Amino acid sequence: MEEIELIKGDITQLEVDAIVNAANETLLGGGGVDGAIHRAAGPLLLGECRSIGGCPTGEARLTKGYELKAHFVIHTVGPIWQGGNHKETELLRSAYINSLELAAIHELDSVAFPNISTGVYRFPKRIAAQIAIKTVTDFCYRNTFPKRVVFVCFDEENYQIYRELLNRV
Ligand code: AR6
Repeated sequence: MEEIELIKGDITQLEVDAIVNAANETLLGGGGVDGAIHRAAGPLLLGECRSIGGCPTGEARLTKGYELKAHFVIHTVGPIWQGGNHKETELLRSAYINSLELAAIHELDSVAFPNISTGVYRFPKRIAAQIAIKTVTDFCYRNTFPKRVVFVCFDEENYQIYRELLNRV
């Protein structure tokens, strides 16, 4: 692994090869980071998403980035938190792994992740951050691509959790 970075801010503004979208199974847009990405990418993104025809929870799909600075968007669907006994941790891990696999297959150097599932889908932030950091660290150790992963925290609580956990890695 070359680099793991942490920033606080808006993922739509990043100049990386791909930004990851915390989408829903329809891939037809929504609120939160999904809404922000579709607004910044422009309407052609929705057209390409429509042609994909959806994405099951835990999987990921690649599209172009259109008007974004990022060349690609990796759309993944995190689980809705339902108390913890509905495979939520495995599904969140899968969402990260399948996103990273797409980056590896397409030989993308840099990928930025939002805090998948920790907004509308109510996944507890600390557990989600632990899964995200462990999954990304393990994957990058074993693979050539991506070379650089950026965790993008939008809210202060997630940012503080990531800062603390990354200081221990
Ligand atoms: N840049 C980076 N992170 C952001 C941004 C942004 N511009 N805006 C919000 N976040 P959420 P989910 C953070 O709700 O929980 C959508 O409607 C936010 O602070 O966007 O996976 C989809 O269509 C939070 O930490 O995604 C789905 O229906 C994180 O992004 C559903 O929400 C994730 O919050 C998915 O829910």
